[in-house]
Amino acid sequence: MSNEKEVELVDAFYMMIESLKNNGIKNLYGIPGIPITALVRSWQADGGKWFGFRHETNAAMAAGVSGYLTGVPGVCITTPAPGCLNGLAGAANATTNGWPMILMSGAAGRRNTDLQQGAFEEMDQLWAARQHVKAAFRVNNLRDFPVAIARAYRTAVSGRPGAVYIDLSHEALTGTMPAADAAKLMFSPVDPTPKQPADAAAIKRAADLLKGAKKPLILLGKGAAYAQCDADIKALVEETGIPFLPMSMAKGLLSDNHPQNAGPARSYVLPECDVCLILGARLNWLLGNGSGPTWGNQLKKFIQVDILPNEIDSNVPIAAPVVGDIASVVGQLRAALKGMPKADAAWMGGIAERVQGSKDKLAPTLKAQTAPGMMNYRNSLGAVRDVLAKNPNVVLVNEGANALDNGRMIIDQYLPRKRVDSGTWGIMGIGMGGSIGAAISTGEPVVAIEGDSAFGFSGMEVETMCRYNLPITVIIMNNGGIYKGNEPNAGGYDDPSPTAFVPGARYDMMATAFGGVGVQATTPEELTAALEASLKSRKPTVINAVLDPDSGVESGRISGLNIERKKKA
Ligand code: FYN
Ligand code: ADP
Ligand code: MG
Repeated sequence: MSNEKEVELVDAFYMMIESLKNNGIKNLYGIPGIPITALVRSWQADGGKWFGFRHETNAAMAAGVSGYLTGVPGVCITTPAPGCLNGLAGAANATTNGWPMILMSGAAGRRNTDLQQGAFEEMDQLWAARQHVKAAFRVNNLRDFPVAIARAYRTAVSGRPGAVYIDLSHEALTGTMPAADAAKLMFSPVDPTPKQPADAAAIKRAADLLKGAKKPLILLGKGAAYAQCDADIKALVEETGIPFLPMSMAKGLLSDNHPQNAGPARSYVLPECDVCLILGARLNWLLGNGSGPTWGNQLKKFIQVDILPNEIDSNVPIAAPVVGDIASVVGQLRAALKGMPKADAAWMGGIAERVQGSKDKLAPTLKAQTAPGMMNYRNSLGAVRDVLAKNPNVVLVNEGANALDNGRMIIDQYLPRKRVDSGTWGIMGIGMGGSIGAAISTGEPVVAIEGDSAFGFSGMEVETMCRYNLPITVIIMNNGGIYKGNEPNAGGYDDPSPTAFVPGARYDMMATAFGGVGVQATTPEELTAALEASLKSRKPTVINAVLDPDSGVESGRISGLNIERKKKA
C-alpha cells in the first residue's frame, strides 16, 4: 500500500501539442497511421486543424507552400520509413526553394533500429533526412518537445528559410511526466525571425554602383516576395525609375501591368543591362548561372541582396554584396538612393518598345479559333487569363512543361505571392499539395493550371480537395501526353510511346467521383464559362481542357537541357 499522493501526469502527445500551440501552429498536414494516429486525433480534439492527405509528399508540399505564402512554417506529420521518405520529397523541395516548414515522422524504437533488428517500419530516418533539410533533430524524451519545436520553428524561419525535420522516436512518444514539471518547460520563442539589416558600408557600395549605372535593372526573386515588404519594394522601384524583371514567383510583387515591368523584354534587358540589383534571387540555372548568352556574354556588375552570406559569389563575382534581410535592406537602400535621378529615358524607351512588341506578337495567338477539342496552349490560356484578370486575389498554382512556360508568359499577376510553381528544381508534383496548402493557409480561391502529366503526380488529392470542400479549380491542359500526346512508338510496334497517355482521358470525372464538379471544356468559350462558374461557386472543380495532341514542344522552353542520342558510327 502506498501513501504517496497521486501525481498528475502528462503524456508525449500533450507535450507536443502544447509546444506546437506555443509556437502559433494552427494547421497540421499529413497522413495518420502507426504510431501517430492517436496523436493527430488528440490534436483535433484539442482544437487543432487537421488536413489528411492521400500521399505524404503532397502533405509536405502543402506545408512548404503555406510556409512560403504566409511566413509561418507549415507542419507535416507522417508515419515512419516510407511515410518519412515520401514527406522528405516535399521537405527537400521546400529547402531548395527556401520555404519554411517542419516535417515530423514517427519512428521505430531506437534499440531495435540501431541494432537493425527488424522492427515495424524500421529505418534510420534522421540520417536519411539530414541531407535534405536545413536541420534535423531527434526527440528521445517527451520533456524535450518544447525546445525541439521552438528550435525547429526558429531554424525554419530565420536566415534563409527551409525545412526542418524532427524524428519522433518511439521512446519520446511513449513516455509520461508530471504535469507540474511539464508546465515549467513550456515557452513561446521571442523574436524567431529577427531583422538583419545590412552593414552601412555595403549599402553605400551598392548605392554608389546603382547611381553610376547607365542601364540599371532590378531583378526580383521569390525571396523578395517572401520578405513581405511589398510597399517598400514598389517604392524603391518607382523612386529610382529602374525597370524590374520578376522571376516567375515574383510576378505580381509589382503588377505585371506596371510600366516599369521588363518581363516581356527578358531577352533584351538581361544582356543589355550594366548594373543588376538582385533582390532575393539566385544566379542558378534559371538565370544562366550569371554568365553566358543570357547575360550577353559579359560579366555584369551585380549588386546581390541576400540573407545568406555564402550565396554571394556562388556562380560569378558579385561587385556589391549586401547581406541582410530584404525588408530591412530595401529601406536602407531607399534612404541611400534618395534624390537619385530616374533611370535613363533611352534605356526605358528601348525596353517599352520591346515590351509592346512582345505583347503585340502574343495577343492574336490568345484569341485564335480552333475546332472543338483542338485547343492549343495559347488560346486556352488566353481564355483563362481573361477570367483571372477579373479575379486578382486567386492564387495560381502552375506546373508542367508547356503548361508552365505558357502559364508564366500568358497569365498576368497583379498582387504579390499569388503564384506558386515548379520552382527552383523545376518539379512536377507540387500541384494538388500546393493548391491545398495555398487554399488553407490564405483562405483565397486557388486555380491550378496543370499539364496532364504534372497533374498525375498528385491527382489523388482531388479527393482531399473534395473532402475539405476547398475552393480549388484544377484546369488540366490535356494533350494526352508528356510534351505531346501523339508521339508514335519509336520501335514501330503498338505499345504506347514513353511520353503518351490514354488518349481522350476524362480527368473531369475524377472530381465527380468524389462529389466535386467535373467539366469537360473543348473550346476557349467553354473553358471561360467553366472557370467563371467554378470561381463563383467556390466548389472543388476539375476542368478537362481538351487540347490538340500535337500542341506543345518537347521540354517547353528548356529543351536545350536534354541530352540527344549520339549518332552511331
Ligand atoms: C514574358 N514574355 C511575354 C510576356 N511575358 N511576351 C508577351 N507578353 C508577356 N506578358 C516573353 C519574354 O520576353 C520571353 O521572350 C518569353 O515570353 C518567355 O518569358 P520567360 O518565361 O520570362 O522567359 P524564359 O526565357 O522562358 O525564362 C527562362 C527561365 C524559364 C529558365 C527562367 O524558362 C523558367 O522559369 N523555366 C522553368 C522551366 C521548368 O521548371 N520546367 C519544368 C520542367 S519541364 P524573349 O524575351 O523573347 O525570350 C521538363 O521537361
Ligand atoms: P527565384 O527562384 O525567384 O530566383 P530563389 O529561390 O532562387 O528565387 O532565391 C531566393 C533568395 O532569396 C535565396 O537566395 C534566399 O536566401 C533569399 N531570401 C529569402 N528570404 C529572404 C529575406 N527575407 N531577405 C533576404 N534574402 C532572402
Ligand atoms: Mg501533356
